[in-house]
Amino acid sequence: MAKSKSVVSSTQRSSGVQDAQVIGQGGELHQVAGGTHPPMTTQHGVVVSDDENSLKAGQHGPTLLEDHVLLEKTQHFDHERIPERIVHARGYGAKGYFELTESLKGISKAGIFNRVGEKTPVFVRFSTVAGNMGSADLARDVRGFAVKFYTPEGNWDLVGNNIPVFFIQDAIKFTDLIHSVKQEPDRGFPQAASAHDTFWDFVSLMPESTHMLMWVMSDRAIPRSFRLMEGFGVHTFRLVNEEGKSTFVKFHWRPKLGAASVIWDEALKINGADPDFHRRDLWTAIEQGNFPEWELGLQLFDEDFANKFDFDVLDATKLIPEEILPLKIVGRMVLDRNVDNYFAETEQVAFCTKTVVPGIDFSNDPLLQGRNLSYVDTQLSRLGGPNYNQIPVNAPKCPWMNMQRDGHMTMVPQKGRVSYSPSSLEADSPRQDPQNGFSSFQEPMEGNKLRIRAESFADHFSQALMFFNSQTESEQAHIISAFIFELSKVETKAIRTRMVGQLANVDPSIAQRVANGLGMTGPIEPVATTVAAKTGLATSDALSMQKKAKPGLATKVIGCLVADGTDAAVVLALQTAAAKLGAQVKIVAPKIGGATAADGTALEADFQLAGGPSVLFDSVYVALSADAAALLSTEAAAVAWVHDAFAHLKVIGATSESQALMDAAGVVADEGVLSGSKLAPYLKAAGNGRVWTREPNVRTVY
Ligand code: HDE
Repeated sequence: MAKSKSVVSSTQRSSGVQDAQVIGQGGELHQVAGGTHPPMTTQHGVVVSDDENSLKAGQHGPTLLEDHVLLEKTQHFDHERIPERIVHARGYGAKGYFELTESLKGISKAGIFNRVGEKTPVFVRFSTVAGNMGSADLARDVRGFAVKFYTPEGNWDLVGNNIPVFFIQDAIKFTDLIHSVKQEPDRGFPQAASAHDTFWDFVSLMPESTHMLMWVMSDRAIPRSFRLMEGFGVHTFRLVNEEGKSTFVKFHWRPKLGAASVIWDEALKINGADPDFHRRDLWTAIEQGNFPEWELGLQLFDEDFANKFDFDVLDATKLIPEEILPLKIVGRMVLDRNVDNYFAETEQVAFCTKTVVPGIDFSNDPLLQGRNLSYVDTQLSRLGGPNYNQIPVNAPKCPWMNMQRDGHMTMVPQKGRVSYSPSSLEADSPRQDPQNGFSSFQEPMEGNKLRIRAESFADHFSQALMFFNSQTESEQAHIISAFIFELSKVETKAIRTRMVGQLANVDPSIAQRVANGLGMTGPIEPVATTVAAKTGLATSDALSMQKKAKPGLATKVIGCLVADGTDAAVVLALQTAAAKLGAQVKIVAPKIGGATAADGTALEADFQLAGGPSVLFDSVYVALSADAAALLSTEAAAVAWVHDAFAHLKVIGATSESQALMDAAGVVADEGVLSGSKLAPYLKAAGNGRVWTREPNVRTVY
């Protein structure tokens, strides 16, 4: 076989366009452009001479078993997958730091809460719960918000969610909850969806889930971005000071840019247009230097304060309204680095609620207590053994040493003869340290062993009603619509009826609105309950995303539709003005090669029309010439682009020449349609977010 002179050693690997390599017809490797690369090796460090051809007996002979390069490569590949997480399988991670801004001296002895200004490295993983690893990002679901703090006193994991309450009160019901929401076991579907019989069968029989149902039917369950989510530790934890005194604490993450969500029809379409919408958004923001940032807020209280409530602070289906107990902001978290390798870090990171440091302790929340077992247990099968904490993403960044030895995949050789205690043989073997070591809060305990739910856990409806009443009109309408959507997918009529009966326990008018949307006739029978909803609870503005929304265009994305004949000056002005406000403009054109502007300049495109639907953008601008607008009025993708933006309550800017397409898309003038206007009013309106008042004009509000 003739070898070309340009053949390079196959010990070199390609990286990027500049060093592209091409395989020739004879299996030889040609280097297209130059570059310096380290030699490729096997896992044993032996340099590979040929990574393109397996070892054969003669030109057409069988492949030889002694080809250890082929065998190693294939065997490694065969074992590339590990069991995905049972819940929260779909997730995305990033790195950054936590900086303490206010000391908690006297409240917690944890170093991370005492050294103001210190930056503690963190690893954060956001996730959905129900879907498998390859599911789409915009499922209606609670999002995981798990933070690993690598403190000098050891790791602390705050494994929270983006919703402050949970479905169940006792860990023993978690398996049932998850089995009900995951794919139904006989048929293996639906994927990443709660809209099916088994979920609604279970929750309609579990009145304690009602408060959480209000949250997951709200827009909180379809966030615009991981960056724009609040986070919550959910349970009541304890902080413990030097004297061993404990203070109850609830943890809150507050996004600096405010919280924001998409709307349901948009979520459905984003899942098709870009199933990786959330991970792409996080990755891109960090790559661009738009580092996501959250404040850490604490609700601190003592037993006396806790005892004043009718509900139990150990019940994870309840929250303490901020109006009653305001947040004390003690620090900020910034995510400023993407992972280097998705599998090594995001997939192998192992969080656990029991990973705490001195100064932070558990409460007796029966859900939290159950979690403390589950997380370690699941890592044993997921990561293959007891040494998963030696994987770099899980290992503490402070020294660690103990008497634990051996086991599957031991990576760190702990030195010495002594692997037991007490011992006398080595002067430097590790010893317990009662002064600085972790010691549990000395909570007095007594009582009989009982399988029991405390009576203080019995009110399932009051806070569900408080949450609903705290929402704006359009937020309430979205909750109603979500119940209607989900229950309309439930095939068993009795389940729909029972769920509506449960909602009647929250408020008959909520139940009636859902019943109307389901086309249910006849009186609604509330499901029997022992504790009725308290109707007099004060509402909490802090529970509404719309009431707290922060205006501004920072990190928002504007989609700009162009075509041949577009006025290039309009596009440039939009790009310049948007950039000044921290937003970016993505150009969408009928062809990915771009368009030729009226003055002959080339307009580069970021998206081809069919691949860049308006659901991917926060706001849109239609920058067409009259001819192009007329032409695109018969192009379904263009009509849908504008129509969807309108139906998704987005602010729409347009040149007056674009009117034909606006008409074809059924756009009706309102405060969010700025056709033919100057850019400044358009950008101001876009910064204010969605046009909620438009909703009744574009869909039925039940
Ligand atoms: Fe989890 N949960 N959970 N959970 N959870 C897991 O641990 C579990 C609960 C949460 O990004 C698993 O490593 C039980 C509440 C997050 O890796 C598993 C109970 C909250 C993540 C597990 C709960 C959470 C998990 C699966 C009820 C909000 C993803 C893989 C007693 C406060 C962490 C794993 C990541 C993951 C068990 C309830 C949050 C099976 C038994 C409440 C954010 O161990």
